[in-house]
Amino acid sequence: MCKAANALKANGIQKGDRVCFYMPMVPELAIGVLACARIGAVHSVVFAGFSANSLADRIKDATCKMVICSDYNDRGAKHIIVKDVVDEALAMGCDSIETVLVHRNTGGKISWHEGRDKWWHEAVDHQPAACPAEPMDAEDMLFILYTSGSTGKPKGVVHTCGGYMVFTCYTFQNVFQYEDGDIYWCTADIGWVTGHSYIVYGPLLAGATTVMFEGVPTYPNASRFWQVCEKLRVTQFYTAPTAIRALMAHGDQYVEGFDLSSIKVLGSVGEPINEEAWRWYDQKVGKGRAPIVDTWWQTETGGILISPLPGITEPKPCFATNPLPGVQPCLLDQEGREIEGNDVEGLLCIKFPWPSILRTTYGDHERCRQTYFAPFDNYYFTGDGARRDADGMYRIIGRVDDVINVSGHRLGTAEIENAINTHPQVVESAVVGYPHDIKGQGIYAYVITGAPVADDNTFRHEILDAVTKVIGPIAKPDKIQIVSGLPKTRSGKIMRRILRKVASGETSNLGDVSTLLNPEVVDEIMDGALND
Ligand code: 7RM
Repeated sequence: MCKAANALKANGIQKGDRVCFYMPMVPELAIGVLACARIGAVHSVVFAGFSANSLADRIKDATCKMVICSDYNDRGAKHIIVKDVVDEALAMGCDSIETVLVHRNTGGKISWHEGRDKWWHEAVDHQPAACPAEPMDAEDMLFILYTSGSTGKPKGVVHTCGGYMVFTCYTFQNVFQYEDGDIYWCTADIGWVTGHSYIVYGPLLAGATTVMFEGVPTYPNASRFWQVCEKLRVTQFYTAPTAIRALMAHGDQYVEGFDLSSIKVLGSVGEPINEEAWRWYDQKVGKGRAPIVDTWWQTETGGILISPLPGITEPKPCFATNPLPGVQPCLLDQEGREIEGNDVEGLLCIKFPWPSILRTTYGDHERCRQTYFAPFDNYYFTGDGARRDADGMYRIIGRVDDVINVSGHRLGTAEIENAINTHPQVVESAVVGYPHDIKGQGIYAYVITGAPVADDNTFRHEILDAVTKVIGPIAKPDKIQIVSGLPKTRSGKIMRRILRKVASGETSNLGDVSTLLNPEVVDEIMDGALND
């Protein structure tokens, strides 16, 4: 790591400079991120499933000086030329980039820009093995991580050195009850906040052994996770409900027969876990012996805020249960009044800051204020709705804004709409989430075209290609319904409530449609609904 830090310095990276990472789950990603922290450079990791377009937007927004990438990414059976995506992004006006450090992952031919591109091993291997840590203020920037919101453009969430490190370490130790000799494994990708906080920073600050896995849960088959758990004698296992549901759907034979007796704690994160998945995780993986910690938190919170503590909190399926010590959640009504008492539901807010609360959104402090602190005076607004049951325990219901959670990936419906609208035949579109058995939420797109499309199938494929190109394959709609109009209020606002209901298969009980400008379109939309 110190060699990598020296290599960054030798290539002109100084305290405060931004370095972008775009690579699969190889050790060099964690090493590179820590090398930045060592010299006070700010890392901005972009999930390698994002498109060249998304990568370029993020590089430009943070005016990064360097990109660190890999040559290729073997993901399951797929062979992705990562370096080509970087070249494509850099051709989109990323003028701030001076150097591209390329880590040789699989080997193989790649294109090369002399002067700009350098091999990681050539830059790093000969460096001195010591690099003094840069003195940092607790409030100096540690990293930027882009996350989707209700508007089109993802925000660069900023975390700082002191609070973030204190809180990820503290929450890691308490939520996972890590002990000497334990082997902790979080299956997330470092491209998301879970990987930052609970693969890299939290575990390593606590001196834990943390597993990094470069693969997918279903390759070569649906036993992959359990094979690894058995082989490494994993003691704490942390994954997302979407992975649990996908593996559950493959059948119990893939988990049965593995020795999972080393597992002491099971974690869940990223989206609400349904009861069936919770029970399967508890019984088939934990054999009823390993407490499940359903951890609620966000990119913006930096670390876990609401979670059971293993061995202390009485397990309750689907409940994130209680706030961690020092965290003060509350529920507000639409008018911003606090809802007191138990057995109630409302908008989840936090009353008092915690160490790893986001400090700003990069380059736009006002946007940070508007998004999180302006909705309700003196509260941090999470964007989630939650229920507090008779025992005072919290159950997260899900987003109340235009953010959807697809396979644990956070996406803004507006970003997907913008991507769809790049298709020349699209006049307008509206994207909503709908309940999906495996992904948690699926993506349902309503699309208005200028003229009737010649071939439905071709058109749908073109839409999928457009979304893949603008955002990445993770944002591809599951269903595309071509409509002649969208239900709008007299002020021209799309009534998403109706679109959500139709997408989720509800055809009666659409609520009041009398305020619509064009109520007739509702029948057409219902008739053409793509329900299984
Ligand atoms: C860690 C992460 C944040 C959003 C958040 C919620 C949802 C996360 C849970 C959950 C129910 C959970 N960061 N969410 N954890 N919903 N139960 N345990 O996922 O920024 O990518 O997403 O994810 O809606 O607002 S994130």
